[in-house]
Amino acid sequence: MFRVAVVGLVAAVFCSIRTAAECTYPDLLTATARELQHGLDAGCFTSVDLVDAYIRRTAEVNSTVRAVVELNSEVWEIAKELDEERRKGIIRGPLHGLPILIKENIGTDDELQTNAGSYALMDAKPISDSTIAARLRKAGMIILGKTNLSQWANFRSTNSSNGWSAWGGQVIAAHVPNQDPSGSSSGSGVASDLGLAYASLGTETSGSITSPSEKSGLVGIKPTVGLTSRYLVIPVSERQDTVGPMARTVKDAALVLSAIAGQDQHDNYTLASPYKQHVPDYAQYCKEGGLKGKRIGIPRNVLALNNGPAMAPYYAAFEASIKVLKKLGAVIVEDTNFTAYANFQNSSVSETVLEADFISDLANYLSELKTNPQDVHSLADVRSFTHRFPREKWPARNTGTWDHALKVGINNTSPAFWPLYEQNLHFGGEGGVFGAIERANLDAVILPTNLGYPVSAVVGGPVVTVPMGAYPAGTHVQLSPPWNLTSVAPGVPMGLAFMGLKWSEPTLIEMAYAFEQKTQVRETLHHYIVPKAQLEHGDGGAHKHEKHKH
Ligand SMILES: *[C@@H]1O[C@H](CO)[C@@H](O)[C@H](O)[C@H]1NC(C)=O
Ligand SMILES: *[C@@H]1O[C@H](CO)[C@@H](O)[C@H](O)[C@H]1NC(C)=O
Ligand SMILES: *[C@@H]1O[C@H](CO)[C@@H](O)[C@H](O)[C@H]1NC(C)=O
Ligand SMILES: *[C@@H]1O[C@H](CO)[C@@H](O)[C@H](O)[C@H]1NC(C)=O
Ligand SMILES: *[C@@H]1O[C@H](CO)[C@@H](O)[C@H](O)[C@H]1NC(C)=O
Ligand SMILES: *[C@@H]1O[C@H](CO)[C@@H](O)[C@H](O)[C@H]1NC(C)=O
Ligand SMILES: *[C@@H]1O[C@H](CO)[C@@H](O)[C@H](O)[C@H]1NC(C)=O
Ligand SMILES: CC(=O)N[C@H]1CO[C@H](CO)[C@@H](O)[C@@H]1O
Repeated sequence: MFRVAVVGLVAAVFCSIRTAAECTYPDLLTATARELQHGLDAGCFTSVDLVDAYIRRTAEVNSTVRAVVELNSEVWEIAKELDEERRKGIIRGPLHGLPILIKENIGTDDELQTNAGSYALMDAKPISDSTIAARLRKAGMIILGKTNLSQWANFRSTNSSNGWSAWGGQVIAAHVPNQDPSGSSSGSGVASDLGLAYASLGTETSGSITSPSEKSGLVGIKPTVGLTSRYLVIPVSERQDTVGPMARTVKDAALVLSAIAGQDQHDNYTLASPYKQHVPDYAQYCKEGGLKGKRIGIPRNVLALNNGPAMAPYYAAFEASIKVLKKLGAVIVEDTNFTAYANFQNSSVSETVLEADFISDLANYLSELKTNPQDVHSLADVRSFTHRFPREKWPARNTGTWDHALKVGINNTSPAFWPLYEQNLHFGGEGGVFGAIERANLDAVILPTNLGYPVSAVVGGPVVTVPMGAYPAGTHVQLSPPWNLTSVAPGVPMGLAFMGLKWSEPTLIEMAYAFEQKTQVRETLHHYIVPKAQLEHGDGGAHKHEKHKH
């Protein structure tokens, strides 16, 4: 439409309108919101083009990684409307027109399934969008589709595999062949890692954002329980569930967190949030010097109690990270031990608390469904459906977690529940992460991600994980039983977890950002599979995509 300007003055007048030749097309494997918005604003490409590119990328790799279970056929219409708004100068915010993939258990009022990967909830529709999905749409994000997960957010079986669901099959991560993606937000991890969308959402009860983020070399923010609404998200535990972003940079994760955080009358845990109408702009904490003067504790007893020969490369990367933190001005405080950790490690209380919550919270979720085709109303119903429906692969994948929950028979209204819950609060609080922080007046404690998240989980504390390295050449390969996915091998990413007090996300983000900017670990990670499709040069008109509409 605009000819290449040959006269300097003309170029200056039209400086905000780029010709195709002047456009840069960000690599979708690394693209940030800033880069994408730059190209969208300049008219180099549209949200329709982005949707098209991400879908072509998914088609290339999905038969291997099975990260995406479903795409929304309405995305073309949605993207077109957001492009139209942009043309009129209406920009809803920094995420306007960016495609995102969300974990399958986050409810949407569209054609997409919300079934936790189980046939028991096939076509069981929530009464509306979850609050989280509604907030994404309000921010101008395009919900491209949904990601596969460990079925029931890893709350069914004691001998299944991370990232397997009856409906979606087995997710495989992208750094070494047959890689265990961890879970339960397995597909969200792999999708964000491979640039199948701008970013993704996961949910965490204990480790389900942080651990798959670690294994896919991502930044994962597990928000304080109550910062993000769980309304119409298939639950495990009201005390521990939280929804958060999984992205390739700290800043991109922070942008998504600001879009989804906030109080919700439908989830009264969010009413404890200190933010009333005004959620922080978390991205503003991505600034230089974020580690200067920060007091960071090392709970050495956690490292000691998990030590073994196989941990050597993991611990070496952690020690190297501590050196970086010091160099960036952090004050490292040694031996800020979790005093109840040994007891926590050998206790089954935290599992019993989750089981009790699940019995109650699942029944509550089922009671609110708009449609319930399999007529399941309780954990007992879901269990018996699973036992009789062959595609649920029972008993090869057992229902051990449910069997135990029903045998113990405690739900969260039982008198027996409260002493157990109090014990849990001690493990994570005074005897865990909160006690360590308060006693030594810290900003955060750090641990290798896989060791850190369980203690924060039981008290609903926030965790931010950032890539800290990858297992080096020569690492002894470990397979996870009984399905033998590769859990440890040279090239598998490792993460560093920053853990704080409730609502301390701003401080955690500051520190994680400073660490990320200094180390740039993601640039050193290798994939064995990468989609090649990209934005096509000369994009910028939606016309050639008419064929995709349904
Ligand atoms: C891959 O993604 C598509 C969505 O385009 C989905 O329909 C399909 O079932 C997914 N899984 C596999 C294994 O291809
Ligand atoms: C939160 O809401 C539930 C129902 O959704 C109700 O049973 C519970 O009492 C409420 N708790 C508080 C602290 O308001
Ligand atoms: C913390 O744990 C480490 C490792 O087990 C131990 O050496 C140290 O003495 C402990 N410090 C305190 C203050 O308990
Ligand atoms: C758990 O560990 C603590 C501290 O080491 C010990 O006192 C307790 O007996 C252990 N409990 C079980 C069930 O092993
Ligand atoms: C919870 O347990 C009580 C008995 O303690 C029972 O009356 C109630 O139906 C149970 N609720 C659920 C959802 O199972
Ligand atoms: C899983 O456990 C069940 C018994 O609970 C067993 O029948 C099944 O063989 C186990 N699966 C695998 C792969 O070991
Ligand atoms: C996993 O490996 C073990 C040991 O080699 C083998 O016995 C088992 O059958 C394998 N499991 C699967 C599901 O292939
Ligand atoms: C919905 C979905 O993604 N289904 C896939 C489940 O996994 C099998 C292979 O294991 C695929 O064939 C399906 O397409």
